[in-house]
Amino acid sequence: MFGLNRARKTAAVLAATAAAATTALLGAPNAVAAPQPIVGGSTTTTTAYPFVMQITDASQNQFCGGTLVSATKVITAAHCMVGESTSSVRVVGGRTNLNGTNGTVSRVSKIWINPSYTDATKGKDVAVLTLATSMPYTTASYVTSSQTGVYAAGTTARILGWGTTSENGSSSNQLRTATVPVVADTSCKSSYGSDFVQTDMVCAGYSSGGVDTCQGDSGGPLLIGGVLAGITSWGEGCAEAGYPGVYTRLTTFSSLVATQVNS
Ligand code: 4AZ
Repeated sequence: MFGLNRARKTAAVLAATAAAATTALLGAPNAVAAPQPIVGGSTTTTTAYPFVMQITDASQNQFCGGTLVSATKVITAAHCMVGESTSSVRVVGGRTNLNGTNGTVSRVSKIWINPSYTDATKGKDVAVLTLATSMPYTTASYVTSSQTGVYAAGTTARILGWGTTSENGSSSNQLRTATVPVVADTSCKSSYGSDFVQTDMVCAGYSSGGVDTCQGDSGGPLLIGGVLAGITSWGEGCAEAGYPGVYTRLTTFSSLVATQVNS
C-alpha cells in the first residue's frame, strides 16, 4: 500500500563496509541505537512545503523524494534514477499522503543523471528530471555555487520525506520533517573515512543521533534558510549516534544543475 512492493532506492548498504572499518578508527564498539521515528521528526504537508515531490513508479508507489525548482524541473538523487527510464517513473506533487489520490501526477520526459556519478559513496549524487506536465506549485530556490558558507557547522537544516521512521522500518504515510544541524566536515570524515567526499557531500545530524533521514527519503531536500542546499543521499543506518546523514553538497553542482534546469 505504501510503496513496499518496490524495492526502495537504498544507498545505505553501500556504507556498511566503510562503517565497520570506521568502528576501529573510533576506538569504541558501534553501539546499536534503538530505531527511532524521517526518524525523530513530525508530520507536515505539501501545503506547507509545496515543492516537495514524491518520485514514484508507474503505479504511483513512492520510492524517492525530489524538489521542484521550476514548473517542469525536479532535482533528485542520481542513485534514485539508476535503472529507471522515462516510462518507469512519475512525479507526484501536492499529495501529502502516500495513500492519497489528489495532487498532480506527471510523466517524465527526460532523466539527466550526473554523467560522473557511479555510486552514492563516491559523491556526485544528483539528477534532474524534466516533467511532461507543469506542476502548479510554488518552487524552491537552490543554492548558487558561491554560497558555500551555508554549510557552516551547526547551521540548522531542514529535512523532509516519506521515508521510513526507523531503520528497516515502514514508510510514513504522511510527509514528515525535522531539523538537524550541519556537521563539520572533519567530524563527518571521522565517521565515514574515505567514503566522505568533502567536495561533493555534507553531513547533518546530532552526534547523539535520534533525528535523520532514512530509506525512502533519498532524493528529497535538505533546506538551509529555506533554500535547497542538499539532496538526501546516504548514511550508515538511520539516526545512529556518530553516523550523521550524508547529503549531496549542492553548491558543487549548482552550475551543472542550472544548465539542466534552464535547458
Ligand atoms: C536511503 O537508503 C537512505 N540516514 C537515506 C538516508 C540515510 C540512509 C539511507 C541517512 O534512502
